[in-house]
Amino acid sequence: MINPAQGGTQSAEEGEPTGESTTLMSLQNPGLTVAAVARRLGIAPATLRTWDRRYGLGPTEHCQGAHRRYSAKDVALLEQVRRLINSGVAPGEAARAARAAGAGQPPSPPPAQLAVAPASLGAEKASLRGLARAAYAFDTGACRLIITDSIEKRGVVWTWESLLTPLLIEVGASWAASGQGVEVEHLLTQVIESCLGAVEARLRTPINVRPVLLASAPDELHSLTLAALAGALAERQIEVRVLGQRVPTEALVKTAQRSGPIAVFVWSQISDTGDPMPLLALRKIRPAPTVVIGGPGWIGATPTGVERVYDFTEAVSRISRIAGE
Ligand code: B12
Repeated sequence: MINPAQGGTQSAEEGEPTGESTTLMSLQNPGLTVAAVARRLGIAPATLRTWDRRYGLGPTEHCQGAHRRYSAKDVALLEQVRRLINSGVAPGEAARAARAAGAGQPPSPPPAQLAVAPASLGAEKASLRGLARAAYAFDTGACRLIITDSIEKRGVVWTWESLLTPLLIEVGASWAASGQGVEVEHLLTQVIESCLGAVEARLRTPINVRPVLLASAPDELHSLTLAALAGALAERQIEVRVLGQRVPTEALVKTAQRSGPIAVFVWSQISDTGDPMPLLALRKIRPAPTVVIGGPGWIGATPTGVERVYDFTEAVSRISRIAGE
């Protein structure tokens, strides 16, 4: 990636003017070409030209006899505009807001602005589209804004079921079809966990005395649903302890013996990790916790003494009831 502050290097095929005047110019005040800026922002050069024409987002400095170049300040402004657009704000509004905020400031679409979207789409679809765009552009800042805004406005359950689950399923399907994009899964995992972790961190006075343990099955690398459950339960003032990915049954049993949980929830995403029989060891602990399992990975019949839940809302309400809501 070219760093505009350092000028960067561009090739002739990007439409660079060549010759002595260019060399001199690039030494004094390099700036970036349309092609270089478009690449940096992850948009088409034609889009950049349209933004220039329609919203006046072109290069601000003029160099006589040379192609116009974008300065570092121009690029900073454009990056803000792109972030706002990725968050679901219409381009004209994004240009106005970014100018008002001033280039170089952190992009800050106030929550209300995130709802600005083409009327036909509805705010929810626009958030989903904006989040997908931001994730594929590796724009963690915009992802965080959209997810946090959704949690604040609609809560964790809605955000998980209507925004994050559809996107994750789509991202997973796209990886399965092309073998590409696992990095987007990783990026989304980090952002989602941090946004949900913030909800959990706000819990001050839990209503449950005995904790709830959340763990993924042995060898199970998928654990995002645990973060989602932890966030949704924190909104209901229920404290949980998240053990995370690939928890060996022995370790889970030891933790349960020490912490005396009221319930233990175990997630399995893929069938390789979905044998529920070892979980019966948890039932021998005194006082015995309620053992709940969820996820598409669990195979075979659910043994007596273990409960299975099938969707997020069901999991949240079952655990809430056990924890005494
Ligand atoms: C994020 C992700 C990862 C991350 C996990 C990070 C983390 N800490 O969780 C990383 C990159 C590490 C990863 C790795 C792998 N992954 Co992966 N991953 C995903 C992705 C995109 C989301 C996982 C998730 O959180 N799912 C939960 C929700 C969002 O999805 P869901 O389970 O389908 O939801 C349905 C129900 O479960 C229910 N539901 C939703 N939420 C909740 C919550 C509760 C409590 C309940 C009860 C129900 C419920 O509603 C949905 C509709 O029915 C999925 C795509 C997908 N469809 O899940 C692939 C996916 C699960 N991964 C897959 C694979 C193959 C892998 C790998 C083996 C290969 C790889 N990609 O490198 C590895 C290793 C896995 C292992 N050994 O455990 C496949 C699994 C296929 C299969 N059925 O076996 C999937 C389905 C992608 C695909 N379409 O092929 N992955």
